[in-house]
Amino acid sequence: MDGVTAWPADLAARYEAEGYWSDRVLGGVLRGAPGKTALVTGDDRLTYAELYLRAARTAAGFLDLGVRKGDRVVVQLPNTAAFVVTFLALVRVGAAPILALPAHRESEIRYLCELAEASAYVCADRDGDFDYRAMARTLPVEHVVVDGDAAEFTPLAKVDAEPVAEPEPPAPSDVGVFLLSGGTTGLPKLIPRTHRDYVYNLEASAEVCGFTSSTVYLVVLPAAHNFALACPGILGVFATGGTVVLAPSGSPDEAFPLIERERATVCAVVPPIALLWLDAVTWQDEDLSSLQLLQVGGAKFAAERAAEVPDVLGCQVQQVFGMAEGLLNYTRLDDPRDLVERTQGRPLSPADEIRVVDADGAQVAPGETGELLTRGPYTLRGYYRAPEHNARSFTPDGFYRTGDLVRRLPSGHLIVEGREKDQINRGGDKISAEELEGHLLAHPAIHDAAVVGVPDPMMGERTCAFLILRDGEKAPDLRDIKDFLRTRGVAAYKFPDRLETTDTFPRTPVGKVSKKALTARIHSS
Ligand code: OOB
Repeated sequence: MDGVTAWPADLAARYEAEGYWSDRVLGGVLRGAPGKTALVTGDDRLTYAELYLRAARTAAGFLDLGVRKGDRVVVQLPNTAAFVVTFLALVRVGAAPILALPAHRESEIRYLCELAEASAYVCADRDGDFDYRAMARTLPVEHVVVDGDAAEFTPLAKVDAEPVAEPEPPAPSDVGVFLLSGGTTGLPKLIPRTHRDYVYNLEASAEVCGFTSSTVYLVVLPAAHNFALACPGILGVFATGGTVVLAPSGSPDEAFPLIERERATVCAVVPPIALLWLDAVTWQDEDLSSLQLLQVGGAKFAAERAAEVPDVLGCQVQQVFGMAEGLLNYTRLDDPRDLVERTQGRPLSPADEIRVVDADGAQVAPGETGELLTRGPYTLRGYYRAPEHNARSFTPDGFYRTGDLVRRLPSGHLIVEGREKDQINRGGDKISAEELEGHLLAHPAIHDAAVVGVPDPMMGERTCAFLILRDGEKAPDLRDIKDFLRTRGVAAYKFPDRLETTDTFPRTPVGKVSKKALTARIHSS
């Protein structure tokens, strides 16, 4: 596929020879016993045989519609059976789903459709007040498929045909799925994940996390997020023959009754959800005794709170420091308590290469903090169609610059100490400062904008926008700014939580806005 950087031949040969890469493809991931429950959503239950058949029929339906192998399809669906079926159908056809989050709006979705020249867009009918179909009318795609009331578009239920012939399977080295990067630039980046690297990602994760056919995995994060999809996630469960239970959110009043009813054994959450659960057990009385493992990741989980999980929730805790770009770090199930609580885990694969470097790119002394660089059998070699950005994001020998500041212990475990990238991590949701600043600059009253993260006990960080106003303009309030961003079609999780107006921005010696000094202003105010 154009715009995708492949691994160099010598490394590819090594990953194959050493067994990291196989010829298995994402379409073959349903490996449970035919009669076993694969997927539970609300009151609906699908066995592996039923899910397989639905995916095969939907794949045939997509082919009939004109979606072809090698196409890109933007998929924006909440945690429903439709998400799972659509994903499995597209990877079977060899059309790569681009996994947008349900929260994304026109500015993000239009950009994805344009960048990837997507042939189709698959969405739900509505999400509360928001009508995806109205947005779909403006998108440059040939086909729009809607789960639910489709209006003038194709209903997902009609993307259904007799699977007469097996579609020609994709090659293991083809792109299987595109994930969205958290982003540090004006526009989000697309991460191509090949069938063989993503299959390795999910199978090796399932092994490290002890998934078996007895696993009952509750999905509370968006299914479109790498963590919930493949770390080991939904696909890791399917590959080991367990059961996936989809919850609409991580709210204890939705999740706890499902844990009790389905006897869920594992769940992956971001720190704010873990904190909520630790509190909610005191006032909710559901039986959570089936829970064996709580995976916490996406943002740093404080050691003190990690230590509480076994006593309060009655299950093991696992820290997961991952990224859609690839590298996954897990604390191991048999790690000593101290490492589980204090570190963010160690790399999944023996073939993951780690460098911790200073500002000049030189390796720091063991145990010192530096930027984490990595390459390996499931870490991307380049963002999709982004040559200029790639020149900055990768070293000449192909290491991905994560922008994360870490310290490495002799055991190989990493402690995340901070971040160098211009990004806010709001409870696991990533916000590119530059992207948000770009939107704010379009506001008629705003002359300049700088966005920083401010510490928050629940979310880890919240988003603060510093604004310099145009001469004579009145300061907009938070409501004005949110309304303005909403009209621009920006996802709500990117809205600032706080505004500060100022006359000047502090600058670094090279003249860039000093985000450090800006953040310090908040601390001292
Ligand atoms: C996961 O993936 P992304 O792509 O949404 O975000 C990746 C970034 C990392 O570069 C790091 O800055 C931050 O999120 N992060 C953590 C963390 N886990 C992720 N920072 C501190 N502690 C952690 N445990 O967030 C993701 C992907 C797969 C599995 C889990 C998380």
